[in-house]
Amino acid sequence: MSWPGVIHAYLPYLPFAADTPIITLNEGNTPLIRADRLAEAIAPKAGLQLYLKYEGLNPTGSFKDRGMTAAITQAVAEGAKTVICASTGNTAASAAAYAARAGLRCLVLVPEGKIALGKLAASLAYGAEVISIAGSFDDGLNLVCEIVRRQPIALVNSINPWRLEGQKTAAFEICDQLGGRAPDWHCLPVGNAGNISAYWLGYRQYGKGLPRLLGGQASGAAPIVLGRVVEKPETLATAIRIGNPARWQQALAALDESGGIITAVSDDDILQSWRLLARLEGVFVEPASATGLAALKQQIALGEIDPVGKTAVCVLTGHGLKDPATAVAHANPPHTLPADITALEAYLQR
Ligand code: AN7
Repeated sequence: MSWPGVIHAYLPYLPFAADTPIITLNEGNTPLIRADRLAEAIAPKAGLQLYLKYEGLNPTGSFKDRGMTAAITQAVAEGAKTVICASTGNTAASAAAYAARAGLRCLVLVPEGKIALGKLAASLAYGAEVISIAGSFDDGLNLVCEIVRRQPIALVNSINPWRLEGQKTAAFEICDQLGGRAPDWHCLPVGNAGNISAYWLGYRQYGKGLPRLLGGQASGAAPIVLGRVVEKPETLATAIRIGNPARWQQALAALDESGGIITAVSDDDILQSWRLLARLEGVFVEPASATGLAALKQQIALGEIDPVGKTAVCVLTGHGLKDPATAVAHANPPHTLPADITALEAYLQR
């Protein structure tokens, strides 16, 4: 049977009536990939069972689709004709796709010059009205919160509780894919802190055990680690270039209840983990998505996490093709050769 999308798959765990018309792109059911070479690289001979939850394989290339199927379904059920969000890019692309499928008008506010090409391209292709603001994601979020107080428009940022309802299904999937248990450590990037909050809801509700949460923030955009708003967040991981997360308090509660850790990693750490994912495991992600792995690697190296015999899941939140420019900028350039066999053979024997 084909996969029906996360709402149909987990309907008994979600607050939708059975007859609600569901707007879905059959999101979810993403692979949990065993990563033995990577485990050996970050924790040699520790018997660490490392898994990658490859959320970049969702329909619009990021984990946002899980929450968006729920938010757009609910918006339609409530009679909305227009939806809006602020976004560093992935929420925008996802909202645009699901709004297109539902026949809704969609406005997305993005920070000018700080949205990766694949996200902009997709948002435009799906027909969203892309509004590029001379400000940050945080400025955009303030604006959309204000406009929905004035106008009959549905907000689909993760302050919308339906987003978390959809996103928590990823925790259910991980437990199912691990054979009915939660991992010891659950590692992920933290931006607006919707995803970490959603995972914690999911693990608690599913009743298959609770992991400890490990959140990674980019060191130039680490408000939760620092305990204060970052006015001018900066990181090459533009997805998580966020200085004042909406789900801050909920994330702190989840970290506390799970006995978790939130830590900052540098852009270099993020790039290094991003490279390891691609080169050791063949998994290409956007830079922000490597932040959970960078955090795990850091905490193992510091002795804060004992990897021996443990199971860890790193959530890879977005596909590598989201941000081709950063990928090319941080790789060796291609070799150029004449189209000639002698040159090719000489190159091989170099
Ligand atoms: C690839 O799209 O905030 O902590 O506006 O795109 O739930 O915010 C994106 C966030 C991690 C952080 N990885 O998740 C947006 C946006 C990727 C992301 C995060 C985002 P949250």
